Amino acid sequence: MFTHKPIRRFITLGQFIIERQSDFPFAKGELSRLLRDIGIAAKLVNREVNKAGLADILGDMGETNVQGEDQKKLDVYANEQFINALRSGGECLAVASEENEDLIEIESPVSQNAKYVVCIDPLDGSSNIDVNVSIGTIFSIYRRKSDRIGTTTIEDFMIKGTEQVAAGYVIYGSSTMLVYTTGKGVNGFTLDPSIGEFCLSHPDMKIPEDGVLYSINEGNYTHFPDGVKKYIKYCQEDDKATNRPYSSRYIGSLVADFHRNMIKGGVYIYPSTGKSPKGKLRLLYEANPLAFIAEQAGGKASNGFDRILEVQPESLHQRTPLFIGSKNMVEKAEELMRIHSA
Ligand code: P6P
Repeated sequence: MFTHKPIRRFITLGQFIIERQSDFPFAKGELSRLLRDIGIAAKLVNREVNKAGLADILGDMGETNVQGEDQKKLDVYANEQFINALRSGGECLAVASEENEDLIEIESPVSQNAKYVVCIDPLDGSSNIDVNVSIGTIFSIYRRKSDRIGTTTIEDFMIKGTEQVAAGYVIYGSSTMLVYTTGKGVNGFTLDPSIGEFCLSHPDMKIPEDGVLYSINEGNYTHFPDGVKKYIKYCQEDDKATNRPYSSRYIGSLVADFHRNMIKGGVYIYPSTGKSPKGKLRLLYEANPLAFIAEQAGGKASNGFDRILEVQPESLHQRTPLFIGSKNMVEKAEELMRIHSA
């Protein structure tokens, strides 16, 4: 008797997006196409990231971006690729990018009736490019609020993170992965270079509620809030019952630290510091998208006191403290922040 062994069928990102379109009965495919456009740009950026050490693309651009940070050529390249992909896809009306002071209106005829706006950090952790450490892209998608055809206003972006329709990140590491959510769980796709497709590799990702890794730049210890200092000491105490002391793991690349904690469990904290009294990370295109993903995976994200997704944005490049990762670890840090906040 011949028994048919089903061929292990991989699912590409494009197939997955189309299959899941039924999650949005009223959607006519625009969001699916927008996610497809982002996937295309990610593949182009990945190609350049993988040869950064070879091409003359490495090294400072000699200019600085709106954050006052050295702008490396790959930052500029990545920003251009994502904006071009969004422009040619026709589903995005405007973009808020870490690399641009002001909003970027997509002035193409096909985008005039676009339903969505995108917030993006095209290449986060780029200071790690020339030391070959994993870097990433972070994006967040909102339905536009303004009803005027063809024009956008800052109000389209001053929306709480709870209203995101999709969010994701790309990690350019030992393998390149795209992880995203549309509010129905989190799924991870690994780029298969042999076919040039992102393939489903991490279905229905969940962050373990507990972990034994804490990620924080302890070089800023003297300037940390007392609650953070107490949490660090808590992590370092001997207590076998709660698997402490934890291990400290800090890559200095948000997407890499966050992704590791997504897989293994752990907490990433970038609190207020002397140099960054409001925190260093950006609400719109770093904290909000990762918070949406974290919550969808059963984790938590706050500014130490309040849920990140409930913070009302007031400016494009607004900074926020960020406590994100395993639910029970974030809650312990929040408890100490409440007890020891002035
Ligand atoms: P620090 C990179 O510049 C970044 O925005 C994140 O990717 C990273 O987690 C953080 O800053 C590192 O900052 O002050 O610890 O070097």
